[in-house]
Amino acid sequence: MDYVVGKPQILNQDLFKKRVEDILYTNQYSNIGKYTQEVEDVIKEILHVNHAVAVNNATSGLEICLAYIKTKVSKTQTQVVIPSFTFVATAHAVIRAGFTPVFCDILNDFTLDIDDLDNKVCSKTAAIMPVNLFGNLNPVDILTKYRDLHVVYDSAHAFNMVDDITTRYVGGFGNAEVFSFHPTKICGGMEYGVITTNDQDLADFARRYRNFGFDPAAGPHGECVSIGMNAKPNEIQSAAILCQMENIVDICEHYFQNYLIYKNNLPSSVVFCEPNVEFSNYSYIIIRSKHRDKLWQYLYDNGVFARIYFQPIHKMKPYFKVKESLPNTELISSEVLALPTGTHISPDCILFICNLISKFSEIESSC
Ligand code: T4K
Repeated sequence: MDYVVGKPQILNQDLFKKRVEDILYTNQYSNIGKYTQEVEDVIKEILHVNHAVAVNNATSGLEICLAYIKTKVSKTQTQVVIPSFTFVATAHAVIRAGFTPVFCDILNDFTLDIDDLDNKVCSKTAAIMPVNLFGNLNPVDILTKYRDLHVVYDSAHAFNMVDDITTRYVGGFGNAEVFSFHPTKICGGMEYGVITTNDQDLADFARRYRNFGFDPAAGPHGECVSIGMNAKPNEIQSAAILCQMENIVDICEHYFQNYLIYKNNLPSSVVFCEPNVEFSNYSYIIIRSKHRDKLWQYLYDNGVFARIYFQPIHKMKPYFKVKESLPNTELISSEVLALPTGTHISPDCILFICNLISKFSEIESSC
């Protein structure tokens, strides 16, 4: 199928191949070589943040940040508040770091519902993990309101975005933020994640934790000073991300143009979910429809593989024992559909998809 959500495309493949040849020639395949260091430097510069720590994927990045928080809270602070409407990796990271997820409801822009957050935060809360989903941002109010709590942002979808109120790049908020560069993400490569933070202590911890707990400053034989994991990216992954970073302006412009064509051509029978900030990355095109499942099937039968992002986590097998009432989460997840976008999607593809959705709406209204 050509019309899919998130087909990856590394731009400037000639340069990428040259870098792969260089990696083969130098035999530095992993363990934070020059391409990984270069990615970290470039991301620090793009996002205006003090530290960037590259990891093998965002799930590991979230786990590492929460493992750090674990060292800073009391034994009775066992809970992390997250939305249920997110990719399941968000909740898995909470469990893997030794916390219990507490699910919070969301608003129509997919951000945390502050009223419900007030109900969920208690003396057991160690941290809040808002998810900046689909190119929308959670309000910075969370940081002022809960200034005694740790806040780690799952910014897997939020690379190269600016907060309207502070006009600061996403990447420097809370204790840390974690970005995904999975192949299906904006500027994606071959599995990748980056932790960004202005906290030196957290950055040092993350550098050790991604490398089995070895202290990078301990000399050629290293010294294992804590528990850790192997979350290092390899050099080929880093070379791919470097190529994407060098093309970031073109990539983001392509996503923006796709968004405009959808916005101008989708029928009013579906709700077009506009980003809640001026400088979004437009990395996802999200619509809502009361007839979502039928619409998905109609698109699929016509060669378009839209995605149902996301199923609510509190209804999933590993989590469904958690009895939560999250009415808006449940409503939204029954209506939401992600349409194809990305650098592989042309204006003609989008017009074709919009026409299909219009036709579907006509068929539905005549029934
Ligand atoms: N937090 C949030 C909010 C997230 O959305 C995610 C990941 C994370 C945390 C964790 O980030 P990472 O640890 O992954 O860095 C995808 C991704 O696996 C996942 O990264 C992503 N979110 C999630 C939303 O979507 P699938 O199952 O939808 O992907 P898949 O394999 O069906 O691919 C989508 C389409 O792209 C397919 O139609 C085929 C095409 N494709 C995909 C890949 C991987 C290709 O053409 N080539 C490829 O290499 O999960």
